[in-house]
Amino acid sequence: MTIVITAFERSPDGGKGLARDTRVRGALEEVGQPYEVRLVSFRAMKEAAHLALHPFGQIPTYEEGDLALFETGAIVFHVAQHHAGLLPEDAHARARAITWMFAALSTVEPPILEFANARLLEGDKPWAGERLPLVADRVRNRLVQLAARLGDADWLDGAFSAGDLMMVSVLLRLRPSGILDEFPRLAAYVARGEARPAYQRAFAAQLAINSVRP
Ligand code: GTB
Repeated sequence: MTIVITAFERSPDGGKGLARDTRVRGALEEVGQPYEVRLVSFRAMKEAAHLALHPFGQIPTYEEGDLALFETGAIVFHVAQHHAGLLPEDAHARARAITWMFAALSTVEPPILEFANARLLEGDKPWAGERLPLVADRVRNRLVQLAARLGDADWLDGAFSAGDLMMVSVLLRLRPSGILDEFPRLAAYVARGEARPAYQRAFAAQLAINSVRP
């Protein structure tokens, strides 16, 4: 059955991996599943046809036969559950890898998004100068904890898993700020994630779509 995902017709970052379809593309590449991409404009994302797939009018979505999913956590989990390569066979190791997916989305991503929004959307507010350092420190607190747990391991819990895929994707959002470079172990962890052939293919496919338009 053909898998179809949605992505930005024109990604704000020019297709440099920051939009969330990258993590879905990465998961599909990791497990060797071909997929098609339907591009949507910002206007089309808020229209009825897309809202039927995604109640919040966002990308990415995932369609496979009569199954339609939204939320990258659910999509990557679905892909990882149905195809070998992103979750360990051992039940406990599998549960821990899933825990890291949740940790990425529920514990690490929220302060990073708050920080990104503070920089990009609130930078011109009169209170931005006072708020931004507070928000940045909340991110740093999480990164200190994450770096301590990672230690000098390559991945969070044994072999690369959907937990790492999600965590790398979440951390990537920090790169433009420079904060990631304050944590060399995490910067190296993200670089390892980016160096994976599956990630490279996902990135190239997203960039190609955005490069063909002026
Ligand atoms: N929790 C959802 C998930 O994980 O699937 C979040 C989905 C989401 O935020 N989608 C964004 C979206 O559709 C695109 S990825 N936004 C449009 C809208 O809400 O109207 C967020 C994103 C977009 C672009 C950049 N960038 O260019 O730097 C970074 C992140």
